[in-house]
Amino acid sequence: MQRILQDDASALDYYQAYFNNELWFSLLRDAIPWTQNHITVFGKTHQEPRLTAWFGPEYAYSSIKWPKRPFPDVLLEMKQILEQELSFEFNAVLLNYYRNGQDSMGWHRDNEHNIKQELIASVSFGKERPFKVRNRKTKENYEVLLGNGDLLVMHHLQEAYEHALPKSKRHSGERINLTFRNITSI
Ligand SMILES: O=C(O)CCC(=O)C(=O)O
Repeated sequence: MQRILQDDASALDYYQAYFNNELWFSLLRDAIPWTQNHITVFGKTHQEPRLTAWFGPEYAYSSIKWPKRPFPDVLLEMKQILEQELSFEFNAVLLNYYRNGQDSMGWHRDNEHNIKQELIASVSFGKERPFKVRNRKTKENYEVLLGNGDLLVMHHLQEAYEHALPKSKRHSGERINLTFRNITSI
């Protein structure tokens, strides 16, 4: 494990190739019911530049509402492995499927009040893609190249930092990311 950043309140840990099974990417791509949501920002509605899926309690953020949906077997095993490793319980996961380098996620925080901030675990499969983190005040920034099976653990990161997965010409391969969270129902 490598600690990428640490300050008084926050930490970011990186575990390279934590899940070393090559099959996860195609398994998830083919088994998950992906959808492309519409999102409304400043009164304008557009399609999100990626496909997504949600498992967990009913949940809402921005203009998106996810109904309650139980974890499929394929994700229960991964959840249990992470819970043991991190001594933390998860009850929800958001999946993002980036079909190419034009699919992306803008700067944001996973800071909805009902997400427990102690720990959010992010797992990546498929092709490598740079993940960016920056301090909201100092603008100090960090880049982690996330590859197949890598695990990133965010501890109390959302208050002072924001993160993004920018578009990339160089890293244009397919990629799936899962963020496991513990949320209280809305
Ligand atoms: O795809 C990634 O690595 C980022 C995902 C992310 O930022 C999120 O789900 O909040």
